Amino acid sequence: MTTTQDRPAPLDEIKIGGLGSSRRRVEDNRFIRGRGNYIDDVVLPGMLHMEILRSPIAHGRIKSIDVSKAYAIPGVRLVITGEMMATRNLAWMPTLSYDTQAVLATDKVRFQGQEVAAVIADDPYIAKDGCEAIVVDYEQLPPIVNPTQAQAADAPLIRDDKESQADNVCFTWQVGDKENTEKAFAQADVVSKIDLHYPRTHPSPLECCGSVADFDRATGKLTVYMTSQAPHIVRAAVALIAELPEHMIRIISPDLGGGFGNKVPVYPGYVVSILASILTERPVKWIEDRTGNLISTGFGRDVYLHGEVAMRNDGKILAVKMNTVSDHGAFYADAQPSKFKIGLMHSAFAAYDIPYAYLDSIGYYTNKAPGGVAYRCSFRVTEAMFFQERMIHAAADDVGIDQAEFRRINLVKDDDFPHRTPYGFLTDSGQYEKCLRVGMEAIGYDQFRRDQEEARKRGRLLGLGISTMTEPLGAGNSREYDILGIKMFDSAELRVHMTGKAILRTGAKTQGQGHETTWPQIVAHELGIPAEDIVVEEGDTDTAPFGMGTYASRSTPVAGAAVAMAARKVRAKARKIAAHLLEVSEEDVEWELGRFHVRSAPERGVTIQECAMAAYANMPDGMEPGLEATSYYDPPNLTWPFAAYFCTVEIDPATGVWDVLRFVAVDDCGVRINPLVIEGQIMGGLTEAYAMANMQFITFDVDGNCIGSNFMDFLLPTAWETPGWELHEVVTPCPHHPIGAKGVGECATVAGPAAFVNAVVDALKPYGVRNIDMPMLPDRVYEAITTRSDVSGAPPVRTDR
Ligand code: MCN
Ligand code: CUM
Repeated sequence: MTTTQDRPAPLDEIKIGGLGSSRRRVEDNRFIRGRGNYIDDVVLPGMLHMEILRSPIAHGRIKSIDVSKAYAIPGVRLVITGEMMATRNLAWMPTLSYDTQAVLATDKVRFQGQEVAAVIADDPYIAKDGCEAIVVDYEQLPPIVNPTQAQAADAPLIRDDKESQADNVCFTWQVGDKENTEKAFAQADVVSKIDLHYPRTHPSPLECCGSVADFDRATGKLTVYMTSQAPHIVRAAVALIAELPEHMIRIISPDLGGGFGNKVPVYPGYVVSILASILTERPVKWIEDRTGNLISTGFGRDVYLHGEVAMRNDGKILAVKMNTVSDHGAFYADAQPSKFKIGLMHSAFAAYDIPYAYLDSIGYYTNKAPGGVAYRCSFRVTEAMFFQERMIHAAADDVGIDQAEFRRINLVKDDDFPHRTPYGFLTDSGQYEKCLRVGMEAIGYDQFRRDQEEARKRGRLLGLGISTMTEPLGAGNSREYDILGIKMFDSAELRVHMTGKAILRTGAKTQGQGHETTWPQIVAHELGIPAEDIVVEEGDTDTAPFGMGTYASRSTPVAGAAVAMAARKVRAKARKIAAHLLEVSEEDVEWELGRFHVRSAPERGVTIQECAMAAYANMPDGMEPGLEATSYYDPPNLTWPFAAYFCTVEIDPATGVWDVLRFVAVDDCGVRINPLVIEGQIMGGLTEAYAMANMQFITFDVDGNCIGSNFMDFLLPTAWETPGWELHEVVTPCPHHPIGAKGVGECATVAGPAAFVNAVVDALKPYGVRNIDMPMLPDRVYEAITTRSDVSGAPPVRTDR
C-alpha cells in the first residue's frame, strides 16, 4: 500500500480540466484532421447502395408504379415499393406524436419529396439511374400549402388514410386560465394586439441523413449505423415497427456532422435500408442528398400567432392571450413530449410576472414535409420566445414605455423564486434584472437612445432590439415528460480502470456540442481524475446505457447530471477502499479533490488512482472488485437558463438593407462546465438566428413546389456576412442540478431572432411599422418603409376562435 508522506498540494481543478476549464475540444483533434468517422465513411464488405425515388408533386393519387425498366439496368439488385412494404406491414410507421407516416407511399403522395420507391444497386449512381427509370402514374390532386387553405370548406382531405379524419385539423390544444384571462382583459387600460408568422425554417447540418443497415442472417443480428440524435429510441422503434427482438438490434450513431434537431425523427430511408439489407442479405447504405434533406426531413416552425397583451397604464401586464395556428405538413411527426400537442409553446412568458394567460392552439395538415419540432428549439420554445418578445416589444410601444424599462417592470424579481409561470411551469432561479443591466451597460443603452434620436433627425434609421427570456431546457421529469410512453430520464456509466484512467458512456449523443470534452470535466470535478484521462463513448446501443438522446438541450440537465451521480457512486465506493488502505474507519476518511485523507492526519492519504488500483488488486474483504457505477437520472424539474440580448441595427432607407451594428448577448446557464464550449454554442446559435431573421427562406408555391430546396435558394451565412457577437455571462446555479448547471445549447437560436426583428421594427417606428415577418429581406423592409405599414410574408391568420 502506498500512502503519501507529506500532504501534497491540493489539485488545481482548472489545471486538471474540471468545471470552469476552457479546455479545447478533444473531438476536434480528429475532426480538423479529416479523421472523423461520419456515416458515409462507414464501408462494409459487400455493401450495396440505396437511392430513394421521391414524389415530384405535392398531392396526388398513385395509379401505378412500373419498375421493370429499373430492373433492366445492369447492377440494379432490388427495387422496393410501398406495396412490398405493405405485405410486410411496413408501409406505414408510427410518428413520435402518435400519428402515422407513410414509409413508402402506397395510396397517395402527400408532399413534394415524399418517398415513393427505393432502388438498391451496386453503386449509388446506378441506384440513382434506377430511380429515374421507374415510371409512376399520378392523378394530381389540388395541393394545400398553408393552414388557410387547409381549413377551407372545400379543401381536399389530405389524410384520407385515417378513418376518423374528416377534415385537415391535426390537433387542437388549450392551456391556461381562460376565465381569469378574460376578466383581466376586461379591466385593462391598454390592450396590445399583434399578428405574426414564424416562417418555416430548416436545420441544415453539414452532413445530411443516412444509414448503413447490416442484417446478418447467420446470427440474426441487425446492426444499423445511422445519423441519429437518439439511437436508443430508434432501437425501440425498430423493435416495435419491424417486430425484431430488441437484443438483436444494434444502432450505432457514428460521428454526426451536426444535427440541430434534424436527426431526431425516424425517417423512411432508415427503415427501407433495413428491409433492403434483410432482403438482399447484404449491407445497404443510404446517403441522403441536400435537396432530399431540405424537402423531406424535419423542418422547424411554420406557426402563425395572434397575440394580445392586457396592461395597466403603468406598464404592468395583467394577462396575455395567444392563439396559434400551425402547419404540420402531411404527417404529424413532431418529436415532443406526448402530453403537449404544440410542444412547450406554453413556456412563453415564463420570465415575466404575469398572473393569467391563455393559449388556444390548432394544428393543420398540409401538403408539405412533416417535421414540426426541429432546429434548436426545445419543442417549439423558439416560437414561444419569439412570439413573447415580439408581443412584449409591441406592448411596450403601445403603452408608451421604454423597451428596457417595460421589461424591468414585468420580469420576475430575484426574490420571487420559485415562480409559477402563467401557464403553470415552475421556474426556480435567475437574476433577470442583473442580466438586463449587464446588457444595457455593455451596449451603452442610454447613449444609443440619444444617438438614435439625433440620427432620426438626419434621416438615418437606427434601431435597438431587446430579447429577454427564460426557456425550459432538459426534459424532463418522469411525472410529466415521455415520448411514446418512454419516460425522459437519461443515464451515464463510468468505469474506472486499475491505473485510474476511465471510460464514460452516456445515453446522450453528441452531434458537435462537445460532450467528449465536457463530460470528463464533470468527472474531474467529482473525482479529481484529470479530464484527459477519461474517454467518452456515446451512440452505440450495445454499449451505452439506455437514454433518450440529445435534443432540447437536455444533455447537460439530464445525462450530465447522471454523469455527476455516477461519479459520486464511484467516489462512495472509493471511500470504502480508502478506509481499508488507510486502516481507519470510513467516518474518519475525508475527501479533497482527487484524494482521501485521514481526518486527524491530513498528510496520510490515498489518491483516487491508488483507490482504483486497489479496487482490482487489494480490495477489502467481502467487497466486489472493480470500480464502476451506472446512474439513471430522473430530473426533478427542467432547468431555466436566462438570456438578455441587445441588437442595434442601421437600415438603408433607399434599399431596405439592414446591418447589425452591435450584438450583445448576456447568458446565464448556471454553473459553466466549459466556458469556451458555451461561447461556441452561443455564437453558432446567434449565427443561425441571424440567418433566420435575415436570409433563410424555405417556402412553397401554389402547386406545393418547395422553394428553397438547395443552398442557392436557402442560404447559410458565411463568416463574411455574419456580425460579430459580444458575449457576457451571469451565473445563477440551478438549485436542483447536481453541479448547478442549466442547458444552453439552444438559448441563442431561441432568444436571438426577436432581437433582430425588434431592432429593425424599432428603427421603423417613425413610419408606423409594427411588424415585418422573417426573413426580413431587403424588399420586405423597403416595402414597409414605402407603404408605412406592416409587411407579412404570410397568408392571413385565423382569429375567429
Ligand atoms: N455546457 C456547459 N455548461 C453548461 C451547459 C452546457 O459547458 N452550463 C456544454 C455542454 O457540456 C455541452 C454543450 O455545452 O458540451 C451543450 O450542452 P447542452 O445545453 O446540454 O445541450 P446538448 O448537449 O443537449 O445539445 C443539444 C443542443 C440542441 S437541442 C441542438 S438542436 C443543437 C445544439 O445543442 N445542435 C447542435 N448545439 C449544437 N451544436 C453543434 N455543434 N451541432 C449541433 O447539431
Ligand atoms: Cu428542437 S432541435 Mo434540438 O432540440 O435537437
